[in-house]
Amino acid sequence: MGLGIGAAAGISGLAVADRIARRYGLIPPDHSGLYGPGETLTYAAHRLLTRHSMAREFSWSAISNPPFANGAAPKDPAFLRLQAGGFADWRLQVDGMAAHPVSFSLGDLKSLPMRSQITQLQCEEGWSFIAEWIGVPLSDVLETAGILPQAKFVVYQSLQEGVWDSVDMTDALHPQTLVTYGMNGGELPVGNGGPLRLRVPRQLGYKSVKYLTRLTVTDDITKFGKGRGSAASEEGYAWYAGM
Ligand SMILES: Nc1nc2c(c(=O)[nH]1)N[C@H]1C(S)=C(S)[C@@H](COP(=O)(O)O)O[C@H]1N2
Ligand SMILES: [Mo]
Repeated sequence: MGLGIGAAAGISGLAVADRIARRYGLIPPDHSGLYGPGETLTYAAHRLLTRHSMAREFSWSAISNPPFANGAAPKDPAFLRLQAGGFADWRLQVDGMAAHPVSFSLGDLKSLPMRSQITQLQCEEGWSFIAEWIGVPLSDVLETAGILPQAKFVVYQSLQEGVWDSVDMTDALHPQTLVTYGMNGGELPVGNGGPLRLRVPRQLGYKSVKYLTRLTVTDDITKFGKGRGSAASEEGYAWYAGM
């Protein structure tokens, strides 16, 4: 196969990559448009070569101090109300292709097996920071909801209006993908997405959506928004932001 790709690359590499991507079902939701062929090439290559790779993990001494917070906490009345109540009423709803759709409180999530990792959050703008992220693997949350084998994507939404994204099942079930409620030994600060955030450490920072409220399991990503897989990709960012 390698020889075939190499020989054809000079003539029409993107077309060949596209054919291989199609054969393996590795077409990202933002495959159309000017950058579409490049997006398909990147996504298909990563999924064929590095499906099981791990994001680099660091030691405690590498943790950035203080942790970088890109944004201030949301000012939406709904968020402020939940915050005033100590986030006791925060819910993570899990629906879509799940045998038992569920709604988790933070307490429910904290009763599932806890995992932590020290990884770097890398913004597309160039800055980054390293933190310990504490939470429950997204795969455990999905398993509790009984996701169906036809599942292809997990769509996730923020309490912040219009902020949503999605990952394929490779990243959804990856052991480092965490539904995160803690940071650096304590609670997750609201500036960094507290009380709940999805941490996707193998991709750029914008895939790690803050103020997580809903997970929807689907086999048809075109039904969400404009069908390009995320709010960010509707604005021209890559849906697949693997590093
Ligand atoms: N809900 C929400 N999540 C978000 C964002 C945002 O504006 N709103 N910004 C993203 C971007 S572009 C980056 S780089 C990281 C920044 O993480 P930090 O605020 O913890 O520094 O959060 C991501 N998640
Ligand atoms: Mo970012």
